[in-house]
Amino acid sequence: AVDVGMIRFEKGRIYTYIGEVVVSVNPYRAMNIYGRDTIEQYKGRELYERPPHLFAIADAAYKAMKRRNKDTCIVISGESGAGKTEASKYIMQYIAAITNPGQRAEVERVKNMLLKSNCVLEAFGNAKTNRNDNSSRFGKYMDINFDFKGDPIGGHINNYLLEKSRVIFQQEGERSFHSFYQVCVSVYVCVTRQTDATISWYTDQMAVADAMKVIGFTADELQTVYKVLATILHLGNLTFGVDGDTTLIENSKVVAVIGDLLATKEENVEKALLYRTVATGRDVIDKQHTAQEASYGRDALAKAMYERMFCWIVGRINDVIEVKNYDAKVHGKNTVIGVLDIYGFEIFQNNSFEQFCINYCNEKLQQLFIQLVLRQEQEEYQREGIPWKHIDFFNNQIIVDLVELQHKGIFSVLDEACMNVGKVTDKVFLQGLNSKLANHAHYTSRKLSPTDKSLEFDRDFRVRHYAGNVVYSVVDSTHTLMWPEGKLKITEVTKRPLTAATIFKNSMIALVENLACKEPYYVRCIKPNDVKSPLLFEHERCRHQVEYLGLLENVRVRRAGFANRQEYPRFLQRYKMISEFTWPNHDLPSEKEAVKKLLQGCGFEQDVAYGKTKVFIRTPRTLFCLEEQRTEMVGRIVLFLQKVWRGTI
Ligand code: AOV
Ligand code: MG
Repeated sequence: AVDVGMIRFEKGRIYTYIGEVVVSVNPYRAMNIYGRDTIEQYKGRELYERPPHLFAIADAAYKAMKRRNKDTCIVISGESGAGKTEASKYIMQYIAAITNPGQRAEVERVKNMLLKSNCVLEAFGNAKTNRNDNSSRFGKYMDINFDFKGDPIGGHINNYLLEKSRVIFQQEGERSFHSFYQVCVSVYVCVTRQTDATISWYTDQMAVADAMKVIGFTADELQTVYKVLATILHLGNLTFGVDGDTTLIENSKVVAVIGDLLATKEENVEKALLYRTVATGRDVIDKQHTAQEASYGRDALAKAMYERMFCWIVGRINDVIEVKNYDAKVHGKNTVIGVLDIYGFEIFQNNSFEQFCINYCNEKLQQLFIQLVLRQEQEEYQREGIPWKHIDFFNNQIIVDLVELQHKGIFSVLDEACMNVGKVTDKVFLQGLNSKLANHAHYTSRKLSPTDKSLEFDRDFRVRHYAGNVVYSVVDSTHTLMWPEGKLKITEVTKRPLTAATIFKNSMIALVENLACKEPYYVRCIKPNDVKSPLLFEHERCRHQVEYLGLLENVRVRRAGFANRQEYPRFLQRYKMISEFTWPNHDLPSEKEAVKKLLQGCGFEQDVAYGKTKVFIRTPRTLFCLEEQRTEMVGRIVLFLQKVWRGTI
C-alpha cells in the first residue's frame, strides 16, 4: 500500500481512495488541480467517474445532503502539517463554486463571509511551529447551512481550546500567533525600510484587515483588536522586583503605556498586577503578590486576554454568518454540511497540557473513524442482505478511557488536583496518576519504569497514543489550570468553576456526538516527510501513518467487502450500452434483473453480489473494464451516428 502511495506521490497523484475515504499526501508544492476547469469536471459526478480528488468527496457530501435531505460532515484528520487546513479550504471553495447558480445576492454574501472567515481565524489562531509553518493552534468545526435549493444560507463556527500558552512562551524555532507579527510589522513598514519578510507580514495584515471589514468589524473594533495585541506585547515586557516587603513593577513606563492602551489609570493596572482580591468571611481584602506570583498573574492575564479576544472574534463572525429569516415551513428543511479541521497529532521537545488535549482530541476522532467506517460498512452489508465476516481493528478506546474515564482517567486526577490548589503540587498530581494508572498498558512514568532514562522523576509521564509515544511534563500543569475558566464573583459562595480540562473533555464528547449523527465523509491526510520537501517520500514515516490511521484495516474491510457499490438504476444508465440485452432498452422485469443479465453477459458474474437496492463490485478492475468497454461503445455509437448523419449508412 505504501509503495503504491509512493508511486502515486511521485507522479503528482496526491489523492487515493479507500472506498469512499480519500487519502491525501501533502505535495508541499503548488498543484494545478484546484481551478475552475477541475471543479467543472467533478461537479455532480459520482466518486468513481473521475480520478480521486477532494472535490469528489465534497461533491459526494453535497449530493447526499441535497438528494436525501441528510446532514453530512467531512472529517479531516492527520498529524500536524499533513494538510488538513488546506484541504478544508479547498472543500469550502468547491462548495462555494458549485452552489448558487441563480447568483442570489444574499447567498453570495454568505459565501463570501464563510470564505473570508478562514483568513481571519488563521491570523489569530495559527502560528509557526516546528512541525508546520502555518499550524492551527485551535480546533475548528464549521457548519454550513443550506436551503431547500442547496444554496448556502449561513453557517456556524465552533472553536476548540486555543493553545493560549503560545502567547507567552514558544519553543525554540517556533513563533507566537501570526497576528502579533502582522500588527508589529504594519507599524514598522510605515516608518522604516522594508524587506521581503516584512512585506509579506504587511500584505497579510492588509488582507486580514480587509477580511475583517468585509465581515463587518467596525473601524473601532479593529482598533480595539490592535490595542489588545499591543497590550499583550507590552505586558510581556513587564518585570517585577521587591523592595523590603513590597513587590513592585520595575519598568513603570510600560505600565503607563498599558494604561493608555486600555484607557484606564496607571494605578488600576498596577493594582491588578500586584494584588489579588481574597474573601475572608464577609470581608474582601487586597493581598499583595510575591514577585513570582505577580509574574504568573501577568502571564495568565496576557493569555486570558488573547483567548477572550479570539473567542470574541469567532463570536462576531458567527453573528454575521448565522442563518437569518429562514422559515422551515415555507422553505423546507435546512440541511447542514459540517467541516472539521482540528489541530493534528503532535510531539514536541516539551509537551504539556495543551499537547495532551490536542492528542486526546485526535484519539477521539480516530475512535469515531473506527466506529463509523466499520459500522457503516457492516450496516450496509446487513441492510442489503450481503453475507459478511467481521474484521478486527486495533481499538483505541482504551486510550480514550485512559484520558477521560470518570474517577480513573487522567483528566479526573487532574481535576482533583486542581480542587486542592495550594496543597497539591505537580509532584502530588503525578503521584496520583501513578497510583491510579500503575497497571495501564498505555501509561507509564519513571516511577513505574525505573530504568527508562527518557523519563524524568517527578516530572514526566508517557502515554502510548495510537499515533506514537508522547512524554508529557506535568510541571506547572496544576498551576496553569487553577485559573478558573468560568465567571466568578469573589464574594458569592459559588460552585467551583469548571477546569480547562473538563471543559475541553465535554466539548470533545459533544463534538463526537454531533459528528456521529451526521453522514460522515473522511479525508485522511498523510505527511510525506518532516522537511516540507515536495520530492521526498519517507517510506517508513508514511508506513507508520498508514498503520496508525488504521488504513490497512480499512483496506482489508474493503477487500473482504466490495470496492464499489451502485444503485441499480444508476448502474444501468451508465453501462447499458455495453450489452445487447440492455441497449437501447431492456425487457426484463426489473432494473436489478437487467443489471444481472448485463453482468452475466460480460463475464463479471464472479466478482459481483446483488444487494436489495445496489449491485456490489468486489475489485476496482471490474469497474475499470466496464468503464473501458463503455468508452469504446460510446466511441462506436458516435461514429455510427456520424455515418448516419452523413448518409453513408
Ligand atoms: P495541517 O492543518 O494538517 O497541520 P496544513 O494544511 O497547514 O497542515 O498544511 C501544511 C502546509 O503544507 C501548508 O502550509 C502548505 O504549504 C502545504 N500543503 C498542504 N496541503 C497542500 C496542497 N494540497 N497543495 C499544496 N501544498 C499543500 V496542524 O494545523 O499543524 O495539524 O495543527
Ligand atoms: Mg491546520
